[in-house]
Amino acid sequence: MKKFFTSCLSLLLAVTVMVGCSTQAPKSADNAGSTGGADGGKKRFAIIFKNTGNPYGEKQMEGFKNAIEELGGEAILKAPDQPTAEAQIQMIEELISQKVDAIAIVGNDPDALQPALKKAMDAGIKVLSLDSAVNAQSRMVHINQADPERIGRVQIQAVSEMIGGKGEIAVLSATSQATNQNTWIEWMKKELEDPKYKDIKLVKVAYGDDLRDKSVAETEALLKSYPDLKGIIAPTTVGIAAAGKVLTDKGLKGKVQLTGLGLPSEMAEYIESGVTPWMYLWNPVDVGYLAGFAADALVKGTITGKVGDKFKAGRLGDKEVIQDGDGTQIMLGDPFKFDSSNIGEWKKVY
Ligand code: RAM
Repeated sequence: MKKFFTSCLSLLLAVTVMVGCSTQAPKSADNAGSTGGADGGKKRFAIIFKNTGNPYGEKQMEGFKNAIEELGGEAILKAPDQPTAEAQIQMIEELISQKVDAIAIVGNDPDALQPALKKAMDAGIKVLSLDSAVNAQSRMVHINQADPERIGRVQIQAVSEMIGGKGEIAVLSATSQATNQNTWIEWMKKELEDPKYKDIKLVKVAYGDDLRDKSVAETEALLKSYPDLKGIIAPTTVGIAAAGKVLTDKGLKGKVQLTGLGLPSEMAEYIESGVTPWMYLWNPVDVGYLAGFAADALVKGTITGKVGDKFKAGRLGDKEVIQDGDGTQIMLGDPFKFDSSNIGEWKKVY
């Protein structure tokens, strides 16, 4: 935790400098500043996020770009309009034709991208996932933001405390295929099996698809279908911000508690107002930055993605590849808790 905090503080400085230089994260589907061709022999590293219009994704891509530029490479930042596997497959095919050196993917589906990503690896392109994993056969390594078990369990512990251990709760997730949210929800369900939560009932998992309007509509539908709802967990930065707005507009502060995973910059007003007593996240810039350094290490051959591989990840220091089910991963750190005591500082950082 201390290490995470220190790295975040150093980021405050870095972000201040970047904002001063008016670094802009991409807003459209394909505006990475890529020339689509080799730039003076520079290695080309692509990142594909879930979809456009998500400030969290923009921060992650910004971190990736920072790492690649620090390493002297060229970053290609991409995200489809809609969070679908099909749209990502098309982008992977394009990147294979462009003969990029590496593809870092935030998967919209754990399995559907496998043929395209295998084709990329067969063509000599180094493939890794970050944030939302693709299956072990589709990647060389995964960059994990934090331990999924801890992320999942802590959400239930939080909402239980907020509602006094009793009542109906619902989850407002991203897409139904998102590996990261689905893994966290599995851990939430495991945590709920503890008899101490016997008076809490999970009534529904709704999907806002990481689209603002759909997340608003799904929150409204939850409130309508479950008039006794006591708490909402939104393990998505898009979902939690949308739910925060709905609960605020409907004057439901204190009646329906909201927690989950949110961007401090977007959630500060709801934490300050008490709609969300507290929530969690990690540093999305760091997730992207770590993926950039891991991609470079794969391209240079410093690592191959096997357990025990070690490399230096710039300002994040030494990192090691560890086991992750039948695949491997590199872990960033711990989830961090944001509440009224620290949100004022963090909202300026990311
Ligand atoms: C959304 C995305 C992302 C997830 C965060 C918490 O921005 O779904 O993948 O990691 O929420």
